[in-house]
Amino acid sequence: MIDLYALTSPNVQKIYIMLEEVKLPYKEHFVDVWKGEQYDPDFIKINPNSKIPAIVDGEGPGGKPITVFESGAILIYLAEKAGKFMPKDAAKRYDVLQWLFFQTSSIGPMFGQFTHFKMFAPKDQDNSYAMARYQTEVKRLYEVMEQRLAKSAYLGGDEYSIADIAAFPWTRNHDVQGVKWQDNPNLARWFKAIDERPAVKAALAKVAVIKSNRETANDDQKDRFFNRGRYARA
Ligand SMILES: N[C@@H](CCC(=O)N[C@@H](CS)C(=O)NCC(=O)O)C(=O)O
Repeated sequence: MIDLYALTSPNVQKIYIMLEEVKLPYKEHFVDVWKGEQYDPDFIKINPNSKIPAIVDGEGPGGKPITVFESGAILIYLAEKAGKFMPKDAAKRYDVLQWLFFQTSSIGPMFGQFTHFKMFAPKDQDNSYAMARYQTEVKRLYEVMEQRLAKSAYLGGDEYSIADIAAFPWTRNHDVQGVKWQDNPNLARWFKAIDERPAVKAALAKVAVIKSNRETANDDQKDRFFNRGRYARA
């Protein structure tokens, strides 16, 4: 049995999708990051970086329990465990891995910063520089994906893989991110193909009913989440 430490965000959605795709049994444990639960000492033992997702697999390598954090590492772990969604051929595998790392090192952080400044930065400060920087970077990254998908059925190659599972949840808000599918026919085709997969539907249905403190977090809880105010490092 795999213990999944989760809530609702795109990085967590990736792991729900993967677990539903490979049909490994899992148990959810909600870590409400809007209440500061990522800083519970018991959770820090699982992820010293205090972030979700993380998994504990009771039947890891050699039959021993293993803990894995970082969504990219979790996707690779589950792909290797299930023997699915990562090619066996070395060249094809690196194609998948480079697009997986493109997601974890570019799409995730840049889209995340864009969302932060758009939705959560103090409204009484001038954020125009940050907004322009991250809007441009978000649009540039979508352009990279559109161009890749003009030449390739999926991000990682001819077949659906963990590279697509990683990127898909981050593109669900493309309208809010200022990107229209009508201007990006290859992204539109790719998104529809993934969105229609039964495992993806099952995963997103599970995520949709998870309750969190996101809408009700008080100012101190938001400061803690964003490491600002009394939580800022000098
Ligand atoms: N690079 C990490 C990012 C994980 C991450 O940022 N998780 C967010 C939710 S999407 C989180 O736990 N935030 C809590 C916090 O930053 O305190 C991954 O891909 O797993």
